[in-house]
This record gives sequence, C-alpha cells and structure tokens, in this order.
Amino acid sequence: QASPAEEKIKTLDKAGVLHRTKTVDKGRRLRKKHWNASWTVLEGGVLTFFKDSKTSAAGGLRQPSKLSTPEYTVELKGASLSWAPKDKSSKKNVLELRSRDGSEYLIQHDSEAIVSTWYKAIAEGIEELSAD
Ligand code: I3S
Repeated sequence: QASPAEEKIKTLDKAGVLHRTKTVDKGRRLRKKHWNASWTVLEGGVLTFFKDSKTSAAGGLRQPSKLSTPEYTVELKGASLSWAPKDKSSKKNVLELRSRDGSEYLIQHDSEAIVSTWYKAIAEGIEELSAD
C-alpha cells in the first residue's frame, strides 16, 4: 500500500515539452549553454529530460518510444528550485533547478502559465520528498 506521501507525489506527475539546458555538472560549470526542446516527464519524484521533443501524445506520462533516450534524470529529493535570476538567461520564464549532486539546469517555456504549472509541481515534489 502506498503511503500518503507516495500518493501525493503521484498527483504531481506531469509531462510535456520544455526548453532546457544543463549549466553545471556536479559542481563544474559548463562552458556553453545548449538549449534543447525536450520531452520532459515528472514521475514519482523524478524529473526526466529526454533527448528530443518528438513524442506521441498517446504515450502520456510514459516514455513515448524506445528510440527516445533519457538524457538527464533529476531526483527531486534534496533538490532546489527557483526562478532564474536575469543574469542566467535573456529568455523569459526560466526556472533554475539544482540537484542534490550539485548539477544545475535551466528550464524554460514561452508560456508563463506552462512554466508556472511545472514550477508548482516540481516545488511541491521537492517539499513532499524532503518532509520525511
Ligand atoms: O549564457 P550565454 O552564453 O549568453 O547563452 C547563450 C548561448 O548559449 C547561445 O548560444 P551561442 O553562443 O551558440 O549563440 C544561445 O543561443 C543563447 O540562447 C544563450 O543565451 P540565453 O540568454 O538565451 O540563455
């Protein structure tokens, strides 16, 4: 039987296409940003960025195709999330996610509504996983 925390985490599950780039790899700042549109899945407190955005909506939360390989996975436990400061990117609606292992990602979408929904789900996931 799932615990209340596990049940709460499930309600936060989410998938969609976002722009993202990795800026720090385990404490080491990367020299260049490479923004990519990426199929992104939040499931069970883990955020997965797939290599590309080619997806079938029918795939739902699941990995849409065996050809689509996860590029980065971020465990929300011990992570932190904020709106990125202006000096991190000239783009609008940018989130900054720091993982427990010291990696950082920028996450962006031109729609503020879409980014806000992700912000909420990720922030609540972090909170839920840090409570115990
Ligand atoms: O931090 P930077 O260098 O201003 O980031 C920009 C670069 O990654 C740029 O790539 P090129 O150096 O190949 O042009 C990207 O095209 C820009 O999108 C990056 O800046 P923003 O402000 O969009 O994150």
